[in-house]
Amino acid sequence: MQNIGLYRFIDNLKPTHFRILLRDVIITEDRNVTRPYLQYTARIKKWTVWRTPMADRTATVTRNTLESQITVTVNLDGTGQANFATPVPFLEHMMDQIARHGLVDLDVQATGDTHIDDHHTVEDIGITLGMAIAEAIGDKKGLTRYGHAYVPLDEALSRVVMDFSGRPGLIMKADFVRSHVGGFDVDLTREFFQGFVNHALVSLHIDNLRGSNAHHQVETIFKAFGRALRMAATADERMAGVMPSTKGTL
Ligand SMILES: [Mn+2]
Repeated sequence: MQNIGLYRFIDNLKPTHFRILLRDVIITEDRNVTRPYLQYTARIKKWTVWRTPMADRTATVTRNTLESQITVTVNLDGTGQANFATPVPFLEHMMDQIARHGLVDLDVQATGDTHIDDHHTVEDIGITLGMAIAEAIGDKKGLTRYGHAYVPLDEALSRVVMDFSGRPGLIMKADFVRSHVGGFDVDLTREFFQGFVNHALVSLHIDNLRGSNAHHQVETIFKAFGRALRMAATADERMAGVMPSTKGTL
């Protein structure tokens, strides 16, 4: 456990918020794994804020093949900071949406055989992101598990629904009005998410409901994905310490 110091709001806490666990130590009912918890030491009359190691929901995964060399670092409890060095600028613009709207910190370093086309590199970034999120999400105890979002961008509207089910599955319906956005082949949107679900072990339903601009269509999908990820990956305080499945495992 790591002592992360005292919080200003501590003065407002009432003893009735806590239960006695030890003779001189009182700990909150809040077992939310992604949040600090409070500890009162009667002997010195001080509240201390502790964070359990489970609260660290970060991961770094490197995946190197003959087709691509990729390192992804993710922090599920981030602030939306993104840092990219890849040969696919449009994908960077899209992953920026995941970070910003998912409130995850995302660092993606990639090289690949883009002299052929972007296919391997885009798919492999999706795979590596999936691996990193699977590692960062941990044992899923106390997890909201399900997430969904509708996101519009002018005339375009997309819906993304996800479930940290432990099983890979992608259902994607999107009729893009153009084959390319700039130099980006829009078919690779599916390849990215297929790679992601195969390794994040999530069920993912993606629907572009309408749109007449392919850039907007793809962008609403990535933004809705970020929002759905944020909801699904958030801890549910009422489910603290509980596996969100009647199977007892996910
Ligand atoms: Mn855009």
